[in-house]
Amino acid sequence: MFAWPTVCGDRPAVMGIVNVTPDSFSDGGRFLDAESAITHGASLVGQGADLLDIGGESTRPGAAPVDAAEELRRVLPVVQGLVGRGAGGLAGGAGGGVPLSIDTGKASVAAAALAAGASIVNDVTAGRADPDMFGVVADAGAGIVLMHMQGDPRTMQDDPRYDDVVDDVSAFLVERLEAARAAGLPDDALCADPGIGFGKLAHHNLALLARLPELVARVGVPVLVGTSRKAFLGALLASATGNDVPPPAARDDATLASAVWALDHGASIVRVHDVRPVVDAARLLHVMQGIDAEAVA
Ligand code: PMM
Repeated sequence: MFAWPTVCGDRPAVMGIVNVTPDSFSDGGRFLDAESAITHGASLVGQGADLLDIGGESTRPGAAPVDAAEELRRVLPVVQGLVGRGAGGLAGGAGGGVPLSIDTGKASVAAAALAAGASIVNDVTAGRADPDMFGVVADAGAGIVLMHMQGDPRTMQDDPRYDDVVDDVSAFLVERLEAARAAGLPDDALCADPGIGFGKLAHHNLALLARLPELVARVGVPVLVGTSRKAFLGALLASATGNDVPPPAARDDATLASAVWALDHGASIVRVHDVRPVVDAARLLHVMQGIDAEAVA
């Protein structure tokens, strides 16, 4: 049985991203064949990733949906290959490897990946795209990430609006967590995510980060934050420096800063492309947070 506290209960966890897509905004096409995706995933584990997230459908703004057969063709060999290399064991369990997460909103894709050895479903639709999703996750004894998104990837950046973004996103997550519990998922299986960049303008993303402790307190389960290489970081850098907007691959330093911010403001897990610096920073942060300032003065 998967339990988030075994992954992120003692110290912050870093989730490494393995996108097996031709069109993800940050790394699309780089790891499209299974062998390079497996090698990349294994390298992220070597860099200290606590878990890996494998995705076969891009959720970039404007992305076209992919059918389940194509998504499975992309991700299943990667899950199988990583399990073959020792990943996929439940954290602390017999397998010993890092848990594998499957980034999908489709219950059939989730079921196949879980059967192949994944132990988490990262559902950016929070169980809304497929009515069978919660049942599949509950039956497998797996974990789930429930993410907030306003609209869908094709249209989400057109004109997102909120009364109070932190309040609205928190209320949505609380409602989806309740729906998951009602479908039989235990608390230890649940993780929530504000969905940075999903139907949000730059100031919405910044408000969610600035007021993260409020959201963390409201949802009452571990919170995952994904800022890695996202557009608002590029826009922020451009306005702060007066330079052009840096391309996604040149946003890793800003990603690191935002990941440290998120972890220091209550996030339990950060989802990133460039794993090693974030692992080092997360470990240092954890040490710093444990220091009694009076005792070392
Ligand atoms: N971001 C992306 C994809 N999946 N899942 C969660 N839970 N949270 C995120 O912020 C998130 C996600 C988009 O980034 P990518 O295309 O670089 O993977």
